[in-house]
Amino acid sequence: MTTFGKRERSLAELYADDAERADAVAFGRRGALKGASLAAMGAAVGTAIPFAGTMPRGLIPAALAQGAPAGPRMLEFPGKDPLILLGDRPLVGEAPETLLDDAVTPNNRIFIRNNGQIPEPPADADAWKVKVEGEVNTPLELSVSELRSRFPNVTLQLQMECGGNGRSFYVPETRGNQWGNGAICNAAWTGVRLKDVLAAAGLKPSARYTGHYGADPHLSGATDRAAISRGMPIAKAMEEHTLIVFAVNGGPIPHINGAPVRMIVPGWPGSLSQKWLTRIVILDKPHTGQGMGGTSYRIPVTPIVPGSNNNGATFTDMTSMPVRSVLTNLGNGSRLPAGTRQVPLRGAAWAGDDTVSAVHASVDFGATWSPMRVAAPANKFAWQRWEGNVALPSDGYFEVWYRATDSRGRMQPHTAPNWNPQGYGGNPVSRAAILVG
Ligand SMILES: Nc1nc2c(c(=O)[nH]1)N[C@H]1C(S)=C(S)[C@@H](COP(=O)(O)O)O[C@H]1N2
Ligand SMILES: [Mo]
Repeated sequence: MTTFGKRERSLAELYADDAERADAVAFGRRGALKGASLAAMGAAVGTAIPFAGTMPRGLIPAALAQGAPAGPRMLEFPGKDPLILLGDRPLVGEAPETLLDDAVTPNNRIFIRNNGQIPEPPADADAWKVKVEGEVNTPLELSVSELRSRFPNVTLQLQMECGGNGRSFYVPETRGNQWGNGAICNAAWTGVRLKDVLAAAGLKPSARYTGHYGADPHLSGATDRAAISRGMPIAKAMEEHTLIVFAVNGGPIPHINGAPVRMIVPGWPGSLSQKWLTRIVILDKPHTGQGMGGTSYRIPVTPIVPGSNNNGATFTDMTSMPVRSVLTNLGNGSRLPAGTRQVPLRGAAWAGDDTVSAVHASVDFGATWSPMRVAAPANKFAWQRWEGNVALPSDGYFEVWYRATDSRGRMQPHTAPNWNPQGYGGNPVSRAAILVG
């Protein structure tokens, strides 16, 4: 069967090279896997596909989606478990979903998203100063020890998620780091409420927006440009879960994650959570720093043609992040022993400013869905853990699809929605291939 052997290799390769063409070859005009196509697809994924009848065209099989058989490049960074390397200049790495299996994300599993260079660690962390100025009655300059001693200290589990999380799911591909679902962490952050600090400074009636600055140099080294400098409406700054933090998981913040002091603005794009924080400016109009305006952290109000050019002038700033889930006990491509019929699943789900009301899983390409048990969040803006199990009819190739629903009834959609040039808000149903036997 040399032709079959040839075809099997070519289909897997073709998916890596040109997924659309591969799909057309496999599914043909009728849109179902049959005969030689089914055999070729089975060979490409390595085994029989019991639910081939409901396998949709137009979706790259999860087993083939990561392209190179060697898998992604990993980042070995001191103090971190192996993260998936998305870029080294600036340094960007995401957590594989299986590293997100802890209810509270430990320091060694917090993802890394830098926009500029990594600043030098300070000689004396407690002496590091943060300025609060602009539309305030009393501009402040507070050291980390003053922040700690002058205001009530709070510890909260808070999600911190990059605005671009899920970007790799956009078709056509968008510019920027090609995140899977791993630009998320749910650590226990300790610090002070931004609103308490702003109350001490005294907001003027003209105080409507914030602008944030950090110590990291611009990637180019230019001293007149910020690596990133974003801001938000004053209402989000006054939200009682918006913090200035100086500790995580009971100890110092890892330097790469913004020590000695950073912001945590939970539920909104992570870019607001300024690391190596030096200054918060209160403004009477929206901030115009690096990462504001145009297509940066902005999404279309009315959908645009996928792949089209758009300067973002009519877009709106991203606020609450959309509902998303991760599967943390089984990685994509896991092999399970022959005869496995019950598969326990567990993971986490979150929904920006909202909560998660349900998580469902499917092993038959979405034809039927089983409800999972979803725990309450530890506090507002903490992610929610979920668990359950799914039943398999036989050995073979399956895809576990998992999908969360938020408290407003919105589900993860089947494809990344509302295409935009920089790929924000891509939260399609998540998928992990498993091979049984
Ligand atoms: N000073 C500074 N703050 C920053 C960034 C940065 O590059 N510099 N990146 C932002 C972005 S885009 C994200 S998603 C989060 C990532 O935080 P982490 O690296 O601790 O995971 O930090 C935000 N704060
Ligand atoms: Mo980000």
